[in-house]
Amino acid sequence: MALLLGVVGDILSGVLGIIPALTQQQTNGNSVWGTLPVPNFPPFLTNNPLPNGYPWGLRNASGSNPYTDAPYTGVIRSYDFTVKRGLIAPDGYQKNVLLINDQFPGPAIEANWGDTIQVTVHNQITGPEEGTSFHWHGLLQKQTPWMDGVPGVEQCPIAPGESFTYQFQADLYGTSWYHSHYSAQYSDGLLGPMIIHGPENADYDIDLGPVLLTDTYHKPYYETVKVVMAPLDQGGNPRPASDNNLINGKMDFDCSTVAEGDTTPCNSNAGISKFTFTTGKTHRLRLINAGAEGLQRFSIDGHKMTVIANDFVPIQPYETTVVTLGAGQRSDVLVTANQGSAQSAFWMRSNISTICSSSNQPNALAAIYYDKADTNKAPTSTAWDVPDPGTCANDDLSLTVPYYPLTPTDHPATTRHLDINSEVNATNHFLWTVDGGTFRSDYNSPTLLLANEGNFTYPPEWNVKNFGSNSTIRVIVNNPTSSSHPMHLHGHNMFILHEGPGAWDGTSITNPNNPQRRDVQMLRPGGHIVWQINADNPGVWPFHCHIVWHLSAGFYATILERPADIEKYSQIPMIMPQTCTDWAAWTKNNVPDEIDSGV
Ligand SMILES: *[C@@H]1O[C@H](CO)[C@@H](O)[C@H](O)[C@H]1NC(C)=O
Ligand SMILES: *[C@@H]1O[C@H](CO)[C@@H](O)[C@H](O)[C@H]1NC(C)=O
Ligand SMILES: *[C@@H]1O[C@H](CO)[C@@H](O)[C@H](O)[C@H]1NC(C)=O
Ligand SMILES: *[C@@H]1O[C@H](CO)[C@@H](O)[C@H](O)[C@H]1NC(C)=O
Ligand SMILES: *[C@@H]1O[C@H](CO)[C@@H](O)[C@H](O)[C@H]1NC(C)=O
Ligand SMILES: [Cu+2]
Repeated sequence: MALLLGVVGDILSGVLGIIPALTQQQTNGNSVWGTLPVPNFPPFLTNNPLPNGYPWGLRNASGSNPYTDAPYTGVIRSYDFTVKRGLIAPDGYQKNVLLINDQFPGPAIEANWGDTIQVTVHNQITGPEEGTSFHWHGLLQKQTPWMDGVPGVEQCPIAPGESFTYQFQADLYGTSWYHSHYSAQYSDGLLGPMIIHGPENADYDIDLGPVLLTDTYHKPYYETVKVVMAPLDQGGNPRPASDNNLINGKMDFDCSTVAEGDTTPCNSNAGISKFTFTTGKTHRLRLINAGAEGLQRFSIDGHKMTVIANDFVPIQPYETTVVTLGAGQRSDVLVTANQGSAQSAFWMRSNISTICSSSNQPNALAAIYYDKADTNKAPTSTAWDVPDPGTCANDDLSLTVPYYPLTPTDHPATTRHLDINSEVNATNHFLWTVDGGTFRSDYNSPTLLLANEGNFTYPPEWNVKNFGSNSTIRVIVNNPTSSSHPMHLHGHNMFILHEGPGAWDGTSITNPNNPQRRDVQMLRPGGHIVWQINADNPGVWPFHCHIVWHLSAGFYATILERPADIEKYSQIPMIMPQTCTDWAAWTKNNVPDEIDSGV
């Protein structure tokens, strides 16, 4: 409590955070997220052909199946990412980071539904050199599974000094993010928001864009991975605690709490993020948990929020005071600025659940100013009284109903368990398991390339689950561990048939005619989730916990979907060699320091 009353108390009393002592360049490099004026995003990018007024023609949120009716606009949105090390102080504590175009958080990728996104990544990480690889979270990558970005599974890493151009379709619409999928690199800054404009399922006036919620660790990611992967009798800790919590890359930190002898430059007044609301108008906020571990509970003092989408799935709008987001999850919310005069100001809060996560400073703050408020003054608003239920679950599944209804078959072609657990191996390393296996990537030999060559026999540490030609797949995941896990599947939106405490009863399905679909679902400690997919996307799809430290310790399986159809992709042999030849050349003279699972 003393800690919470430190800097947070000083911000609340208006002493710190509002008029920062550090420049934006010192805290966030070239990024301007969190500063005023806040960029407003348009309903769609206008340099597209506009049949019937919209880039996506007559398609709408209630009448168009997002999985089969995606438009193809032919428009290419190009981005150029240079990835380098940097030294910034997002919360005032100076940190060695990895930056995209010298920005933390990274730049927004923006496209219309059906556009083609093209991102050229230049790996200029030096001192020491490292591979990298980028994942476009939530996109389906239909017909392009080799662009999904998981090293050793879907491509070889991009070698130091080399470049690789990703190209894929914006096949779903809404809010997401991109991040490095190489070890725990993204927790050092290799992430940014991704906005794909599409049909609307609710009215609003102003799109305020991304609100990135990220726990942060003061040590570079590699140092934390070393602790996570150390034997338990040699200082190993599978659950490292984050040092702070950021909104759009910013928050203050109480420098008086740093360990004795730590001489890292630290300033207790780095400055917090600011947003503006236009009085009387309804704003869209795109909440993204882009953190490494923390389960975030987001709220805005005095304002209710209307949730209109979870992950890339528009839902029937519902009202709430708190939105809970596990790592990787997103919610789009609408907030109307009708809670006071034009001079009003309110706190935006995001609290990491201290019951479900490990954090030394869990509470993030940002300031929201109505249009005539003094932006040099701290808000004085009071928090909602919303105690943490401690279940580590998402909002009740019965509340979250997809706007475009789809009914999964009640007779899936195959049903199997992928239960999770943990183990301590013979050398005293703590590891996570999926279906009894713990994962380790072979960067030089992507599973997708072997599958394309008709080789479906892999080492056990690749943890591949072959689902053959089954047309529908149901998976039951029991979690006997005492930790919660945000479970992410690539290549699909999962129908979430059920979640809850204990084991599944084998029959109960929530909203069976139209269950929630999303790409990350919280799995409670001691609980279960049951998901189902239509096997319409041949590929090798990662199914893993999105907590980077759990993923480092092997919490990963590959879903091998329609192997016979993977053999038919004729483009793989042309695209793979670009990364694999360069990676092989680099690893001939350099040994990549793969101390964790690699992904
Ligand atoms: C949405 O699209 C469907 C299918 O094309 C159409 O029948 C329906 O009228 C459209 N709804 C609106 C509100 O435009
Ligand atoms: C966040 O923490 C603050 C300070 O402890 C508390 O007042 C507030 O209710 C919490 N909000 C949520 C959403 O948990
Ligand atoms: C235990 O796991 C660690 C981390 O993956 C690995 O380096 C080590 O070789 C394993 N020990 C044994 C005996 O398999
Ligand atoms: C398939 O790939 C694995 C992993 O590289 C290899 O060990 C195995 O020999 C290959 N099988 C065939 C038939 O080539
Ligand atoms: C269906 O999936 C199961 C694994 O759940 C697998 O054992 C079986 O071979 C698959 N069936 C077909 C026809 O591919
Ligand atoms: Cu986990």
